Amino acid sequence: MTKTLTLEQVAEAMVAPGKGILAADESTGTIKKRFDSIKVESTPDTRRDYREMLFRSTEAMKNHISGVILYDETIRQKAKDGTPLPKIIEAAGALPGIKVDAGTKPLPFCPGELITEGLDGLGKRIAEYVSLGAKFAKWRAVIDIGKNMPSYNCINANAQALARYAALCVEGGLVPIVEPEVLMDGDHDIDTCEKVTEWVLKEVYAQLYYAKVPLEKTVLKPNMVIAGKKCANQTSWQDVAQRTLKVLKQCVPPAVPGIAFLSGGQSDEDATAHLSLMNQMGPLPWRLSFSYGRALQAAPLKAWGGKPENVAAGQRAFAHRARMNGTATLGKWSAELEKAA
Ligand code: 5MM
Repeated sequence: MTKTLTLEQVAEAMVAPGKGILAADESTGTIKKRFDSIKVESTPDTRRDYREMLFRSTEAMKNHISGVILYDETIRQKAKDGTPLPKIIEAAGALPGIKVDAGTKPLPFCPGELITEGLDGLGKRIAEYVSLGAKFAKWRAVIDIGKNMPSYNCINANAQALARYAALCVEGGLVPIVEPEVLMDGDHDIDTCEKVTEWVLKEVYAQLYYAKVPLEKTVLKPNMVIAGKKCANQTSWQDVAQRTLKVLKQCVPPAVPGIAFLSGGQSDEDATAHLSLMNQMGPLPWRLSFSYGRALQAAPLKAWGGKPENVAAGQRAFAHRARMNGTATLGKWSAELEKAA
């Protein structure tokens, strides 16, 4: 079914009503941290087993997952029975995607700030990923808030890299997920997050324009507008939803088919509640969905705990979070629904 889709159709399928994206593209270092938290050794086999458990969660995958972002190792891996992992994703009716950035490095003369690398040779890598079955790609830029941060240099350099990546993807046959993440790790208030997020998104869309990227073939993956985790003044679900929509309406052209949020360290329930509330605040010019890593995986990771006998429990936990977030894309999630389940 996916073979004949145009890039516009792929982008629309990624944000189809009731569905969203599973971000399972943790690099080797990040997945090790996740496995450390459940005291499981991170090896190619344990990583494969964990991800196979998720991709074979039939209920979640068929009904609520539109696509899966994979890491380079995973797109090349085979399940225990020899089936390539991307084929399992496709068999469930979802689209395989690939993280193509090469991670972050310190940005010279900007203490504490990061630049995402990976543009060199990207065109060639895109061609290989297309041959491995990828339909879309992801590149994450990281913007931190702190003393004298972010700098214009950091925002501009990262936005330019995102635009060059996006142009190469469209040229090479992949839908680019454009992910400029303003981190929620600090003690900044929600006003600061709002101002920085607006600045970042304005710059990203200016650079996408200069790079001539057709927005109809892209998906945006932004942070929500939210106070830093260490800020004493945490605001309501309503406030986060309203402010996020306000900024998105200022910055994201309606030509963009969909916005799939990252969860950024929010609790599972907060990430779902915010998405649902925003979808109740329509009509909106783009579809609003999810591309969650932690907010989809924390529960199944814990339920699995690295034990084969817990695979069914891990899949149930994943199906639950996928269903809650799928419901949120329709604006129909409620705390009661969460409890009832
Ligand atoms: C799943 O984590 C992704 C990969 O992170 P690293 O490259 O640091 O290993 C990450 O890019 C993720 O796709 C996004 O941050 C969204 O995940 P969250 O957990 O914020 O929803």
